[in-house]
Amino acid sequence: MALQVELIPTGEIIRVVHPHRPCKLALGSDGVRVTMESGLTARDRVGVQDFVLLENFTSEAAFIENLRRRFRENLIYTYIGPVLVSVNPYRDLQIYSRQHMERYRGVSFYEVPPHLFAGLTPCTEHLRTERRDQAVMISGESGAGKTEATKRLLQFYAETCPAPERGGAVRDRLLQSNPVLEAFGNAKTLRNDNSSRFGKYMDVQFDFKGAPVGGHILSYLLEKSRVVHQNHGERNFHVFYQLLEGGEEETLRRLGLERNPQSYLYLVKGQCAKVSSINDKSDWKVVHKALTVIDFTEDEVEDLLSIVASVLHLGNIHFVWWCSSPRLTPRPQLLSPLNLEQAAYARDALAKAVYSRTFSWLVGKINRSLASKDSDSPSWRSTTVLGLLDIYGFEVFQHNSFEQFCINYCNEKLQQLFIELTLKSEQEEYEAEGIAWEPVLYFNNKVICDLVEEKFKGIISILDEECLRPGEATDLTFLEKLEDTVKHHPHFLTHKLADQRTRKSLGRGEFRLLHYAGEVTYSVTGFLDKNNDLLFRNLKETMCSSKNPIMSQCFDRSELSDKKRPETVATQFKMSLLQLVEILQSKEPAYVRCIKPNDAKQPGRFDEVLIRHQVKYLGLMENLRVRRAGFAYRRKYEAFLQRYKSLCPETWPSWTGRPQDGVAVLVRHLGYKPEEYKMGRTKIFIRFPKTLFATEDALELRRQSLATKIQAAWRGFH
Ligand code: AD9
Ligand code: MG
Repeated sequence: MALQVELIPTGEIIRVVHPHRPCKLALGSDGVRVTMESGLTARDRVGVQDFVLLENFTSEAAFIENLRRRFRENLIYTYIGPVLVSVNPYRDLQIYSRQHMERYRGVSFYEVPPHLFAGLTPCTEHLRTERRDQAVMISGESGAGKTEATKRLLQFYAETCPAPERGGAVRDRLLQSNPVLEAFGNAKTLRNDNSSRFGKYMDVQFDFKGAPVGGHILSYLLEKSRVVHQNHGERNFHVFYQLLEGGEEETLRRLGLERNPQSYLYLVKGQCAKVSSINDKSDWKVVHKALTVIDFTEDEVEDLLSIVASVLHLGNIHFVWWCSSPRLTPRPQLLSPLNLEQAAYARDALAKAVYSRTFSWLVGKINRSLASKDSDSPSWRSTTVLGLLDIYGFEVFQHNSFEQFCINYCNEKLQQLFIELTLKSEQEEYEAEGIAWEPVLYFNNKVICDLVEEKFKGIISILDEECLRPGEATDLTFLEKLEDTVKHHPHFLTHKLADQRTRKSLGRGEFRLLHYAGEVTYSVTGFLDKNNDLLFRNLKETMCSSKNPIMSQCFDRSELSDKKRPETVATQFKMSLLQLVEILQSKEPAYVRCIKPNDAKQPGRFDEVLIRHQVKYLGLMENLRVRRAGFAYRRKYEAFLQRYKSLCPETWPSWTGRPQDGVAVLVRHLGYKPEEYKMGRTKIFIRFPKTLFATEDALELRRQSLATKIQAAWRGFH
């Protein structure tokens, strides 16, 4: 067995780490002692490191208790087979150091305690040895730790990979793209001080040696409504505050900006410009420096900052009298009057369009900087790809709107993919090993995905149809049409369709979806507007003639002459998700399921109700059931023999025949009953955890007796 030995700083205790039984070897003056930490077995104290080893694997309470034990011991990672479950510790556990990276690099993930790096090491191993593209899907609710996990993984890959022959800068660019995207795409919300308000899928390309040579980012649906409005206790995107706090005097003067965020209406709505956990000034330094790493010239930085400033200025425009907007008529052009509300609406639409298009431009710019410069070289041709998906988690607020509808639809799609892929890979493994597959009952959420995305009958189609009737359709006619079309769907409800009991909790302008993760009630107010996402033509024309080079790329004149109606926001999102699912399906998947332990963002607090809810909607019990469909544990013959061979005189100290035959001899010697295990082509499958634990205990006993012998020998030696 590969024992991990580490010297604890006192210099006298050596900690021996193995997957199931942490114990100590103490080198005292009286000899060597092997002790279990405290009187408890490791399993009692720290739980099992893989949920498949839970005796009562169908019990949610046992699942939560295992999480709790581990969390109490600062063990934030636990497996469900190959899936890594992570609980946000809200404190720096010092577990991502260079030393940790070295420890987990290239180690097979069952040999070491669960860790973000260990669980995902097979990715890089796969990349190098099997040349299969991989995708790490990181999911969980807002504040659960997705973005932190993505960043730590990227750092891990960047720091442990071999140095590339050329273009070493790619590594820096990959890392530096993060602070820039976070400045423009993240914001303080009630849930998370650094909440990602866009979805991100990043591909990192490796050459044949495993060195990063390029990258590409796909971004999904930035929450642009935040530019003009923030809820109480929330902020606009970080970059605004960073520029005001950290920008040089001269820069602010040139941009006509005042340092105080209170001067800008777009920054005062949430009434929390200052956040204790955020240092905008130092963050700005990091972002500014990062921009140069990702190939921004001084002029481009200046152009970008003028856009940020212009959005703030735009927000301060007040209207005191009628404004007008040209009507879409042949010449001579007619002007329609706009009232104050309409004028403010047009101003906000422009601010949102300017900001969100700039964000897309920024992603494009980063992609150009990350693109492999050696596209003709042999190293490019032999690249393999590692994808990292960090996308917004399932969201339920008091008030849920179009944004939550899109985000939750996205989570439905990813959950469907997750269930499909985990089931598929289980089945494939059984087939490959020649073991009969025992079907598992599970909830397939395809029915909800269909409800949202089906052609003609799905919610998005109906919404788009209403968007085609300007002047006639309203949010409420959309709701009525929905009621008519999907009234019998078991996952859909409105006030009209509800019975007496549920009607009370549903407003007249609302519909409720029974998502796989729970019920969410959506208010239809603003659905049509947000889906249409229209900008007055004269505003578009103005932007097309902007002298700012970034703006003129964001607003292209061809858009003005294009007679074709642009795709609606929901349809664009749907298409981009379908494309994402295709990308993910084409890769070897790895999963990190993140859990948020409490809403107060505090270390050490384990809020059981909150956690139980997440365990449910992340589908973890379902996942465990699939994994435990037949067998709790499986292991390659070589690894199994290596670990337990000392328990059988015929296999100890070495077995010279086929590992499979060695394992057969070993388990016969251990008294395994036929119903307890199956021998596959390359692996042994063990049905119950208790069989494995009995074997582990036997191993432990043997170690103890060995230690006693060493102790006696030591005494004799002195
Ligand atoms: V959102 O859907 O973008 O709103 P995330 O991305 O899931 O959300 P994030 O990674 O931003 O959450 O984590 C929230 C905060 O928790 C971080 O800012 C850290 O302060 C804290 N955190 C998360 N993971 C860890 C960790 N592994 N170790 C220590 C962590 N702190
Ligand atoms: Mg995030």
